[in-house]
Amino acid sequence: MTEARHWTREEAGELHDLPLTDLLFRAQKVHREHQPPDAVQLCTLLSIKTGACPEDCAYCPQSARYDTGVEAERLMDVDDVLEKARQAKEAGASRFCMGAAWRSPKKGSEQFKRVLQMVRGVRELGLEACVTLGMLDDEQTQELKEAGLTAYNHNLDTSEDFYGEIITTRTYEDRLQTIQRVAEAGISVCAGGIIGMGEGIHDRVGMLVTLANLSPQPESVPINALVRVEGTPLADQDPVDSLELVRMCAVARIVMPGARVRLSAGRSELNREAQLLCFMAGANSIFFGDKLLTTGNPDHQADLELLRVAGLSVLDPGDQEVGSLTRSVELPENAAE
Ligand code: SAM
Ligand code: DTB
Ligand code: SF4
Repeated sequence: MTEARHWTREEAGELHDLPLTDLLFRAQKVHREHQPPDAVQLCTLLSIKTGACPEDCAYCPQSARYDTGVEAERLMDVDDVLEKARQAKEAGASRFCMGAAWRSPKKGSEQFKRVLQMVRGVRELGLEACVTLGMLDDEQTQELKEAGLTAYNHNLDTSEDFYGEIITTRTYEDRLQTIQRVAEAGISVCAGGIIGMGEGIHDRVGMLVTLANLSPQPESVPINALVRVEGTPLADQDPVDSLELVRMCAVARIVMPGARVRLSAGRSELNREAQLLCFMAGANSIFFGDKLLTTGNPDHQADLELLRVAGLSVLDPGDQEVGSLTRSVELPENAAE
């Protein structure tokens, strides 16, 4: 395990503002010291409970407060979820991440028990299982651990200073507490955030520093570019400059050398070259599948083709070990055809 050091905002800010080629060089050095240089993890997302969320996250198409056209759906059946997981594995994914539009799961509810069954089922398929269900209490965290959950996704989203501009229905401290609980229960933490919400560079850097100073550091760090959804308060934000995403991946890689840096939402807006720069900057995981939760993602054949032309390999879907990256998924000769 990588020994973590303490990072200050100033140090990370200096890294962020380096000339891009210098920043990329620094990030590549760290990447090659701490990660297999050419392997990318494919993680497939599924929205198991969609829409009608009571929270007011300004970016989110699933909040009940905004008219985004997302139809509310009840929690899916276990069998349907496991069928999707099987398909994801077949396509090459090694992690299956299930998202629910909840503030938190209801205590002792039938729904939460159903999620536990989904986790068990996904693990039995030989996939890493991740869920993102909102805030957890100790008992729920323990039950997820016992069901075999690999990782829990709970994003900080932005810096503590900017957080209040984006979400008012829960605090930054609430977020940190759930993350702490998950880590103490021995579940891997997946925590990251979003750029393009009107935050400053100091907010982006502040978020990365907060993540880097967590103990332990997160096992995976999703870097999302805002998907601007009509009806949300952030629908009219300017699009994210792809090189800013590259900088975020690079700083995340340098300050969290042992983490999987996941190039997350917003890839549909990136060309192949921008994605490759993100991989060079240290991103080594993507969401894989034609849909994120409610919005689009690149076609999975196009992603396999991108990895193939770049000479990158995929994490073996049969390998349950977090952190062990092996070259074994066959990439099609020309997957785009
Ligand atoms: N309700 C749970 C929660 O908020 O923790 C889990 C689901 S929530 C959709 C998971 C994450 O998706 C959010 O924390 C946010 O970082 C990301 N997300 C949601 N909408 C997004 C958007 N429009 N663009 C980019 N990322 C988004
Ligand atoms: C994360 O950081 N990004 C994913 C996953 N964790 C759950 C979700 C992105 C959602 C984008 C908007 C949507 O599709 O609804
Ligand atoms: Fe609800 Fe999560 Fe969307 Fe916030 S990000 S509105 S908590 S689904």
